Amino acid sequence: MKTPKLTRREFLAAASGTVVGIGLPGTFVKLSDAAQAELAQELRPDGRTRVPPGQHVIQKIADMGGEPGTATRADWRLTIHGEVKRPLTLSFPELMQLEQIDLICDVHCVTGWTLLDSQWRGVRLGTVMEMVHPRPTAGFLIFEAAAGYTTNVPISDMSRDNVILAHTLFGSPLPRPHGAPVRMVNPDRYFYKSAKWLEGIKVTTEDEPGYWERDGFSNTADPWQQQRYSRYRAS
Ligand SMILES: Nc1nc2c(c(=O)[nH]1)N[C@H]1C(S)=C(S)[C@@H](COP(=O)(O)O)O[C@H]1N2
Ligand SMILES: [Mo]
Repeated sequence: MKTPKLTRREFLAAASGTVVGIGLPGTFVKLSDAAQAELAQELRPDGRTRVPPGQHVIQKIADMGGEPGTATRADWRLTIHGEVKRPLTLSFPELMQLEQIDLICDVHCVTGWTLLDSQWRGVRLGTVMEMVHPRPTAGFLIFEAAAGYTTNVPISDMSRDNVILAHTLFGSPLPRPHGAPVRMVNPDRYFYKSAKWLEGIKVTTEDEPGYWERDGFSNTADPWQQQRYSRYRAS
């Protein structure tokens, strides 16, 4: 999953907190070991460590790539379909008419980086899911993104208040590399569960492992349980 390959010199530079280009678009800045150790001791209100085990904190959002969509705010549509009583297609202006949420959260990539205090604005997943009336048979949500990327979560994620459809990042329209016009943000699972360039949400009875999940990454992706690879941990 695009684990950056650092040369030894770059790795040492990264470990001491300098800016390092790693051949990905964007810049990767890792904190010093001392700063990491201090942050790792912070606790969340629920008592879990702020930085999940095996993660290191970076200072700027990494652009992890993926095949972008071409939709603009003008022609973007989100289709919610499958095991629902009222299938729905939303335009961008319709999304903006729903209740807007500002979310400050930490995000955790399975390759090991964590970005603290990322700032998003958007609409709670629960808000759009309540509009479609899932059938009693509904068990899973399959997020459908541009270029065939998919990722899956249990439908119970719709009642997590920190799961949003985001259109704004740090006060500006979401940049294309980060999923414009609209992406998912689901901060309590590894970030591959947060589909960029979102086009659809399919509600299903049976689970459908997504792009990375079929490739051996965890289906459940809990960073505090280090659920990274399904072959290491049944999930
Ligand atoms: N459509 C789509 N969404 C995606 C991906 C992708 O390749 N395509 N990569 C995932 C992974 S592995 C991560 S870590 C995050 C990266 O988001 P960022 O590029 O905004 O940091 O997007 C996730 N969502
Ligand atoms: Mo990732």
